[in-house]
Amino acid sequence: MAITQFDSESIKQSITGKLQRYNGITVAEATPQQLYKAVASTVRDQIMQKWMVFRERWINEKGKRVYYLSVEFLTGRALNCNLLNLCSQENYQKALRELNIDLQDILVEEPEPALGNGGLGRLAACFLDSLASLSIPAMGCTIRYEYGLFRQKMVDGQQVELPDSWLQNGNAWEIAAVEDTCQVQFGGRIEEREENGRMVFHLEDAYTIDAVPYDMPVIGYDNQCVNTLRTWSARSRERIDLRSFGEGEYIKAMEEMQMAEVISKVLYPEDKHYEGKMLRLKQHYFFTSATLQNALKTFKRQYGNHLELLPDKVVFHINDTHPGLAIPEMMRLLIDQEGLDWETAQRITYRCMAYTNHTVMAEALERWPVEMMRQTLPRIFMILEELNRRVCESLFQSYPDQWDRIGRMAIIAYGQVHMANLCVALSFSVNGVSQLHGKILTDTIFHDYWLLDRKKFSAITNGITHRRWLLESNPALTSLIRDAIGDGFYKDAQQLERLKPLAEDGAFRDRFDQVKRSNKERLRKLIHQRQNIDFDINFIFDVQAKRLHEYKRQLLNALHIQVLYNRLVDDPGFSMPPRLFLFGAKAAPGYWRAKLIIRYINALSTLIEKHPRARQMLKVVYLENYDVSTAEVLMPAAEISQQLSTAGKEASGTGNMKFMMNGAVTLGTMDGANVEIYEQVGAENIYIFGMRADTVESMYREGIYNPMSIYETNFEIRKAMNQWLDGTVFPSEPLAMQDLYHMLLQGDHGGMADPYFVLKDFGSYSMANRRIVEDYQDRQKWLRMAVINTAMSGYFSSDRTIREYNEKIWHIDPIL
Ligand code: 26W
Repeated sequence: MAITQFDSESIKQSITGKLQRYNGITVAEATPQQLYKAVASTVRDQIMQKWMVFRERWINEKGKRVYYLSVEFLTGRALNCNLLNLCSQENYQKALRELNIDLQDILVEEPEPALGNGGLGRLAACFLDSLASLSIPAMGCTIRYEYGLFRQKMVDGQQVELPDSWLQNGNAWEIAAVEDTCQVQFGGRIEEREENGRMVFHLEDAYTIDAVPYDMPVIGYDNQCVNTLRTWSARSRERIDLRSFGEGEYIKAMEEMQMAEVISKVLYPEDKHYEGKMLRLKQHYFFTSATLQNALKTFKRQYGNHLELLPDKVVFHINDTHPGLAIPEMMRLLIDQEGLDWETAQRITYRCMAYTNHTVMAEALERWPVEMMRQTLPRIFMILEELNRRVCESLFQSYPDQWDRIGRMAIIAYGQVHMANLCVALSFSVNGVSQLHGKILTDTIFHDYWLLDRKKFSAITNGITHRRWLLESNPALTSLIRDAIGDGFYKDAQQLERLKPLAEDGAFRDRFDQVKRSNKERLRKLIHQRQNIDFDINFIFDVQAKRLHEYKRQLLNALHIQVLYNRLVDDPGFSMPPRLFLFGAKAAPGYWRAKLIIRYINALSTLIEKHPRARQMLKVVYLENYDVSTAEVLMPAAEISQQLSTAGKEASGTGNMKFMMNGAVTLGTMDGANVEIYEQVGAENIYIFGMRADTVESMYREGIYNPMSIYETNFEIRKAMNQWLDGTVFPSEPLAMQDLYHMLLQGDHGGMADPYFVLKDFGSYSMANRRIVEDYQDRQKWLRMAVINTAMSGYFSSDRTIREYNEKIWHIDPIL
């Protein structure tokens, strides 16, 4: 029975009723997990009707919809976010209190869907929240991974990966839309036949897999919109293939079933480093094909065969190249299934596809071996070949005889399918995720395409949903801000700017400080409870939280900590304001150098603890299993936000925005969206260090960088690095750090030494750190900066980002 009222009485009734019907127990008997499920399914009941009505309105009003295709959606827990967006937090709190239950105890029972690695997936989740809150019809489409990103455990200072079986106790939010099940085919061979004077292509002996969609609601903030996150699950078709069972091939039939279902088994834990694994290719095609088939079916139900209307009614957003096979798949559907001619199909396809690039790192650019593509997706490969032929033909018109150039721009070249070129050539829009990143795209990897069609390219700076990252995760700050400027910023984050004058108000600053302290205390409790580590909240909370990558330079941070340690140990006269360095980062399981950096950080932590004087001013804590829920407690407690990527390497960064919004001051390079943060807060409210992107670029080009000379001239660096090898850092295994030592000074496998300029930027980083601790001691000055950071963070709401996407790319009328 759907509940239409949101009052606490009906909430209570629903919860008790559910426990009675499904578990046969009373509220008093229920475990927190059972309570969570009863509460979540009560919320779900409440929105079912709204969900249906919004979908119907989209159909009836013949509106346009964006399908946001992404191999990752890192949503985090949904219950609290849903309550917030339904404006029902208070009613639920009250209802539960009357049942003697603390809502906070229930929220933590929700298993966190970790269907993403990092920035790309979290951005997709923030976008869905903003799309719904702006009433823009949208469907997020991805894979229903049975296992999300691994859980990280520290064993003897080293990362160990554990499986994340988030669906073990069921998923209270999803609904199987079995009626939309469709088939996806792999392998086989193509038969060409002439039918009615037209060449047709049949796929024979292919292996067919069922794609079953599970839908989760995405609720807009205080409006009528409920969008959908659709996750596709792979199921074997021949569940009960009587023939093979009859022939006694029971075990073989079961094996095949498993092979089919492996497609949606697990999320690949590498972000950045791309590897041409066949299973990954299958994953990408699987959810892309299912999404497009389904979108086309929905379209035809509304508009019949008027396929020329398709670009007015749907847009497919390709979130990085992973769903790029949407392009040949749409061609396949339009030609093979709908009977359109090639030119018409290509024109329609082009006008439906928009692509966002999220990285320029060469090793992350997706390229598939031609043979793998041909074998796995023979018809798709045929289409890619023809697309490539036509693209190259037209490139030849623009760049006659420039074969090198055409080779770099081709979809297929040197035995590989180049996914970024496919997406650039055949989408109507290509965008980068910060101003700097957009510029680098059109200056470098997409320069040749940009010369041919400049209008196609844009840069739209990323954003974060301020509902999750401020209203939900930082209730104390939210209520302080509400008291000061009213609650207009709930819906319009730009209004946070009205806080700016309050930076000059001493009483306000004190309250701001109190809020920060309470959030530091909340984090202390969490870490104490989870890792049995304790610390003093009077330390400066200095945080670097993001995936572990060489280009993000956790190593720079760690090396600097070791230098501080040496200063404390060597000079009894040296002292500093007590500082806690917090790290949160998972490393890809096969990225052994990243894992070594984790060991190094943990070893530093141990080293410092052993020194009675050093540990009074210095502490290092490695947060285990950094995930969305941890971030929600971490960001509000941070005072310094470390954003250290080598300039030009971090496309945007979004953690930087979350820290800023919660009043942390950035210590960072001029990279990605740090540049825009700098522009928002001004030079006095941020600590910028290091080489600029253009300098980095010329250092690479000229090949003159010699880190050895820095090692030789900088005593502090030399001493720290020597301690890596002399048993100071790793007493039991002095050789462990040899790899990092050589990487920084010699380079490996013919690669350059210190390719991310850790030593080059060290001096400037160290100076910025001196300024930061000096300023921190001027309490009022520091608080002023913190307030300004929150006040100027409204620009980074993903509502602004989504508005820009809609104005520049999608052109969708909201359904209000
Ligand atoms: C195929 C392996 C692979 C997997 C993931 C290659 C590349 C990726 C992503 C594109 C990596 C990623 O998450 N990029 C991040 O995207 C964020 C959202 O735009 C940006 O804020 C980050 O700077 C960028 O690193």
